[in-house]
Order: sequence, then structure tokens, then C-alpha cells
Amino acid sequence: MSDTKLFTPAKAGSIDLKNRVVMAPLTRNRARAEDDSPFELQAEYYGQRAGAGLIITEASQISPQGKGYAWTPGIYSDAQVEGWKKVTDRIHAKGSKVVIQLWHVGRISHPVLQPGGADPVAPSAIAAKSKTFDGTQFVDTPTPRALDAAEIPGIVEDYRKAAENAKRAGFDGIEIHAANGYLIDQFLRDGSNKREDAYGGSLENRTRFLREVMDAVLSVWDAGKVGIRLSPFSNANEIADSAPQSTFAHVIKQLNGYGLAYLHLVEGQTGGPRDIPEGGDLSALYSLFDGTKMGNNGYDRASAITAVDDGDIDLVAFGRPFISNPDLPERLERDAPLNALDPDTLYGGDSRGYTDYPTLAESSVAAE
Ligand code: 8OZ
Repeated sequence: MSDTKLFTPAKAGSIDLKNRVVMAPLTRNRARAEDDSPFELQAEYYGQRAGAGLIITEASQISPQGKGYAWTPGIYSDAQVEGWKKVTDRIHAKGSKVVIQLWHVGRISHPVLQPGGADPVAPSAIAAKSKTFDGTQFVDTPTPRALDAAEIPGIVEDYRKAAENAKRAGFDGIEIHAANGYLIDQFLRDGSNKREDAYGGSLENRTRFLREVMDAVLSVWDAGKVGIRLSPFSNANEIADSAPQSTFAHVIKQLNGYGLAYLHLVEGQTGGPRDIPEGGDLSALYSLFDGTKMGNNGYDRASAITAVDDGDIDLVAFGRPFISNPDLPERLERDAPLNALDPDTLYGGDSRGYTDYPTLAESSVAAE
């Protein structure tokens, strides 16, 4: 046992957490193919990981249009709500908390994944040099159709309904996915948003869609139950901005006014190195937010303890280590070795590489 705050209780807004170890949102592509619902398999997987103070679910589309990959779960239908209820029940039974990450992929999709084979939508008709998985193969993300301003209220309403569904499904709150080059991020950045209407151009305009989404979900949830994830310095999905420091300083100053549960930053490159571009200043961004700060990006035990004990951040979100270690918080607390990750079972498939990673106790039984 070590003398660190990492394993002590905390609050994320008005959500009480038993410790500061968070399970990061992780796309695993195992929802039921017929209806994009989570089911018993996801309940088992998340339940195994309920040693976390907080679990953030994998990104979940707010509408059929918001989908960008095969077998990702949704939160817009009754069947999906029923599936998520199984997940939230299992997590709560173990004293953990769970928020669902609300997602619209924007241009990171493909007509085969879209209702009626339609083109994916985005702020502007600019393709990302990215790929998605359509259920059979990896395909290039095509040039999207620029959203008509008249369509935007409908998407905002999809966020509101998804937030309401999250409540029905028993979640403790929601996380708005505004990171990694998906729809909200596409609006925020000048590389993907070339609009000449009220949603493009100035920072005030590029942040308008995000503010409308926040206002919609805050009509359903208290601000103390709503978190947000940003990735200011990431170029995931070929997202680009000419001045990320000032763009995200503006975004975070605006978000600060809402009194949210937490600000969650992918601190460097998504799923990759912690590099920050020249002119980037992470601590300056964090300092603009008065509430709970959650950091993610390649943390290990030592760096997580230092970051929390030094007060840089309040909560640490672990991604890949949580995939291969269902009992990650216990392993970290005991400074026990971690299971290695099998990269071949990350996306899609069944229980293999999903619910069959052993806990410490299971490994020591096997070793006897
Ligand atoms: C990996 C594969 C597909 C999607 C993200 C939701 O980067 C994702 C994602 C990650 O935020």
C-alpha cells in the first residue's frame, strides 16, 4: 500500500467516487449486430472493471447518423436502453459509478454505416484522410455532406434525447465526446470547419454547436453530472487547427461557466505519445477550469500517482491497461504486475480478449 491520494475517494462534480482511478472510454465493437445494443457480454465486461471509481463507457452514438464503425453501441432506442440497464446495474452492485459517453462521429463514417446509405455529415464538405471499419473491411472515410444550418437543431435534439435515455438506463451522468476528430471537434477546429454562417469563422461561432449541445443535455441533467472530453493537441482522424492553444483556451473558458462534473483531457496524441506541439501548454488549459480535472494519455502507476499527488489533475483515466486488467485499481494499489494486452482482440469479436483477462486472484490460482 502506498501513501497516495490516487486510491482515496473523490468527487467528480456531484458524483461521489470511491477512488480516483477512472476507466477511460474504450471502443470495443462488440454490440449486438441487429440493433447496436449492449447485452449480457457488456454487463459482464464492465462489471469486472467496477473497481474503478468511475467508468466511462465506450463512445455510444446518439442516433443512427452518429455511427461511424461497425458494432458500436447506441443510446437512442428502447432496446439499447434496456441493454445499458444491465450494464449500469452490474456496475452499481459493485459500488462504482458510470457515465455514458455520447457520440456523433460526423465525417468519420461511411455510407454503408449510414441510414439509407447516405453520405456522412460534417460542418464542411472536407474529407478526413482516415479509415473506418464497416463490418467487413477498413474503408476510407469519404467526403462528407456539409450540414445545412436547418439540420443542426435536429442533431442537438438527438443529444438531448440520448441524455434522457441515459437517465432511463440508470447512468450516474454523461460525458460529451468532443474529442478525437468527431463531430463536435470538427466544428471547433478551423481545419474542418470552413462555414460562413453562425457556426463557422470566429471562435464564438465555432463553439456554438458545442454550446447548443451543452444547453440541451443540461436541460436533462444537473451540470454536476455532466463531464466533457477534449483532445486539444491530438490530430486523431486528421483533425487540425491553426491555433489549438487559443481555440481550446476559448472552449474551456466557456465550459467553465457551466459548473460541469469534470473536464477530461486527452493530454497528447490519442492512444499515442504524450507529445504536445510547440506553443501548446497543457497546464495553462487546465488552469482555466475551476472544477474536477481528469487526465488521460499513457499514464502508468508512477506518473498517475505523481500527477494526482502534485495536484496537476484530480482523476486519472486509464485506457489500455483497463482492457487487459479487469482489476486494475487493485493491481495499482498493490503495485502488482499487469497482464499484457492482446492487440488482435481490441476491436470486434466475442468474449476472447474482452471478458477473459484474469484478475490477480485468478492468476495466482492458475499459478498454484
Ligand atoms: C478507436 C476506434 C474507434 C473509435 C475515439 C471513439 O477515438 C473512438 C474510437 C477509438 O474517441
